[in-house]
Amino acid sequence: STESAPENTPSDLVVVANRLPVDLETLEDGGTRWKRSPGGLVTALEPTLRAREGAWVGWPGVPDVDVDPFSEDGLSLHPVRLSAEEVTDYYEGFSNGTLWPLYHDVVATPAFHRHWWRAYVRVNERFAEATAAVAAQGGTVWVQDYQLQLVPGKLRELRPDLKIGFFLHIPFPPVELFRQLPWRTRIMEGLLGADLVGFHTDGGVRNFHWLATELAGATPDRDPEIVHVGDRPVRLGAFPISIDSSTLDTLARTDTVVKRAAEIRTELGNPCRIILGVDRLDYTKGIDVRLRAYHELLEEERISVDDAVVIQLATPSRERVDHYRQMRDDIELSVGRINGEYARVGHPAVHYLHQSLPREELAAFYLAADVMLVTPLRDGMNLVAKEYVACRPDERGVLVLSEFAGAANELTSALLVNPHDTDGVKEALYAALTMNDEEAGKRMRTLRRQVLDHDVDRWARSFLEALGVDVPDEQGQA
Ligand code: GDG
Repeated sequence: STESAPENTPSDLVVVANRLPVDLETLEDGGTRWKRSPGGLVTALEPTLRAREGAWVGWPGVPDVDVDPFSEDGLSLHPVRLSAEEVTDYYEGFSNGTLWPLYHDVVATPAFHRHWWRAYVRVNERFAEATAAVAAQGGTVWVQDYQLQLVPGKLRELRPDLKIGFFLHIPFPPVELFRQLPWRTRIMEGLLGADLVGFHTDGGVRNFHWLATELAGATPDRDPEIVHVGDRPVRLGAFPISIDSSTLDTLARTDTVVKRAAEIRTELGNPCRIILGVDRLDYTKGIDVRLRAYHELLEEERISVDDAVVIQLATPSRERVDHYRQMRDDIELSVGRINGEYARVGHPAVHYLHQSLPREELAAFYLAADVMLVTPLRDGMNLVAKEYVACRPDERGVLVLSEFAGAANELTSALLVNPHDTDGVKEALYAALTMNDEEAGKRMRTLRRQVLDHDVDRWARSFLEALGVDVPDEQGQA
C-alpha cells in the first residue's frame, strides 16, 4: 500500500540500516512489488517511529534500481541505491568478507582488500547524505550495525545538530583482533561520531573503550561508560537485544501450532527425543559442532536413532560469499555421512532443511523440540535461543547454549557449553536428552521469566532513553 503522505516531511526519528524493512520483489511479468520483511527491529520500533514522524533509510535489496521515497503504513521509507559492484564490494566484500569474520573472533580468515574498503567508504557516505536530507532539525538518528560504522562520523560533519545513536548487532572484537584491520582508526573515528554507542554485552563496551582511548585518541572519563572526543562526550553501553516474547508465547499456545507440533513428532516416527537446530547457514553458528556431538553419541551407542533424531533448519544465507559455499558443502557432507551410517529407510537420523520456513511452522518446530542446540563459536546475541524459550509455555524442553553467544549472559539456566570442546558438547547433549522433567521444568521456568520480562520493546526503549529520546508508552502517550 503506497500512500503519498509524509515522505517529504523532515523526520524527528530516523532509523538507518543496510536494509529497508521491505524488500523490492521482481514479479514474473517483470513488474515489481514491495514485500514486508518483518524483523524484530521493525516490530520493536514501529510504535515509536509512528509517534514521531519516523523514517527509515536503507537499501531495498535489489541492485541498480532507483526508487523514490514512499510511505508504507505511515512509515516513510527512503531507499538508498547500490550498484551491483557496490553490493559485491561493500556488502558481500567488506561487510561480510572482512568485518563479519574479523568481529566473530576470526573463526574464518578475514580478507583485507583496498577496493572493498573504498566501496565501504563511498556507500557509508551515501547513507549519511541520505540521512542528513531527511532528519529534522535537532532530530534523532539511530544507525544500525557493522555495515554502517562510518555513518555516525560522516553524519556529524554534515549535521552537528542531530542526536546520533549507533547499535552493533554483532560482537565487538577483542582489541588484538580489531587492530589487524588496516582501517581500524577510521572505523573508530566513524563510530565515535555517535553520542551513544551500544553493544549487546559489557565485553563489547570494554573492547571499544580501550580502542577509543588507546587507538583513537579519545579521553577516558571517571565513568567507564563515557569517553570524550574533544569536549563532546560519547556514551557507551550494553543493551542486550531481545524478541517480541509475548507474541511468540501466544503463537505457541494456538491450536494450529500445538497440533502442528504433535504432527511433526508423528511424521518423524515418534522418536523419544527431537533435537533441533535453527540457524542462518553461517560458519559462526557451529552447526558442525553439534552434528559431531550427535554423531559421536551414535557411534558410542549411547543413543540410537529411535532415541533421538536431529532436525537442522539451515536458512540460506550469503550464498555468493566463498566461505559460505564451502561451509554448506562441508555440512551437507556430514549430514550425508551420519544418515548413511545410521538411518533406516523412512527414518533418517538428521533431517536437514536448507530452506526458510514460515514463522508458524518455526514455532511448531520449537514446540516439538525436546532439546534445542544453539552452539555458535561466536554470536552477538542469538535470538533463536530466546525464541525457543518464548515458544515453551508448556515449560518443557532443554536449551543447550554456547557460552560464546551474547545470550549466555542472560540465559544462565541453560546448559552452557564451550563449542570448541567436543566432549563437553557431547556430554551436555547427553545430559539434555536424559534430564528428568523436574529439573528441565525448573530451568525452563527461570529462562522464561528472563525472556518474557526482557523483550525487544524494552530493549529499544532503553537505548532510546539513554540517547535522551522521550519514548511514548504503550498507549502512545509521550
Ligand atoms: C544478528 C546477530 C543477533 C531463521 N531461520 C528462519 C527464521 N529465522 C530467524 C530466527 C531469528 C533470526 O532468523 C536469526 O537471528 P539470530 O539472532 O539467531 O542470528 P543472526 O541472523 O546472525 O542475527 C545475532 C541478531 O543480529 C540481532 O541483534 O542476535 O547475534 O548475528 O529470529 O527465527 N525465520 C523464519 N523462517 C526461517 O526459516 N521465519
